[in-house]
Amino acid sequence: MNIKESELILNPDGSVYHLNLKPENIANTILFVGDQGRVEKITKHFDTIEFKTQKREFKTQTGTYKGKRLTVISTGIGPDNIDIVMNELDALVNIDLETRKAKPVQTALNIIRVGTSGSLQADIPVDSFVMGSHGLDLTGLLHFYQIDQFTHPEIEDAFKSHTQWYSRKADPLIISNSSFLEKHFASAQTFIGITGTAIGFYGPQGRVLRLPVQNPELNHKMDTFNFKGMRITNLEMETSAIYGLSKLLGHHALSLNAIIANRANGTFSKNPHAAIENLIQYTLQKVITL
Ligand code: R1P
Repeated sequence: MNIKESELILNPDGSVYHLNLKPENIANTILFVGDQGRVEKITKHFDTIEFKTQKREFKTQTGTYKGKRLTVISTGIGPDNIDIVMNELDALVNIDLETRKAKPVQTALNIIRVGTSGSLQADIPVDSFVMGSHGLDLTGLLHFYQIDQFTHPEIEDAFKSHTQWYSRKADPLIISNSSFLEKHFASAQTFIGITGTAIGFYGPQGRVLRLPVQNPELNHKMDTFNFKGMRITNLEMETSAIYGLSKLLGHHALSLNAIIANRANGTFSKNPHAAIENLIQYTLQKVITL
């Protein structure tokens, strides 16, 4: 079936609508960052850069690092942008943009988020790295897709009961990472646990400036949640959406975050730029053998 022009929108030059990319512009291994400024913090290490573009918050550069072809793309903030980035990247590899038909043989991308995040655990300090074994989706995005086969109802029910989850918020979902990427990127240097993904930065992550939140105890309930030894290590705004859409579309995904704030003890990194740079170097050193 042909995908209509209104559903898969292409620019006059044939590139996908928001990302401004054509199939030849991307590598099979793609690093996601939130901040547009972080793209060059990664590609400054590259041997060569073959392609650059930017539209809105979506800045993309493709090149090689120690001979490995990589794409770096900024997703901006939040799961709504991840919906755009994942669907348009998938279209670049798995839809023939000329015939507007899904290709008979699917390509799996390797997607690694290099992000920043707040730790929920006092023993996971600022400047450390956290790898998401799972994404805990608190955003509602994934319920718009047929995601049931990839969720973990037993953990989700335990989470809802432990936190006395308010049913008018989005129903929480737990989605796992790519175990092959987890094995590849793991080391004694990285903490591992469930990465919580929130729909906003303030109220949805329990930050109170002038507005009281629905459940002031929620962060504490999250940091004390334990399911057979699994705990929620950190909170940010993209991981569960990346994991969920990667499962649905057949891509491999892993989320790595530099911890720049510790919400449990109220500390903030003295040098967040160094924390991010360390995570970038860690990721690059691991990605070359992927
Ligand atoms: C909030 O300040 C942003 O920072 C974190 C959150 O997930 C959110 O996108 O990640 P990035 O630094 O990768 O954007």
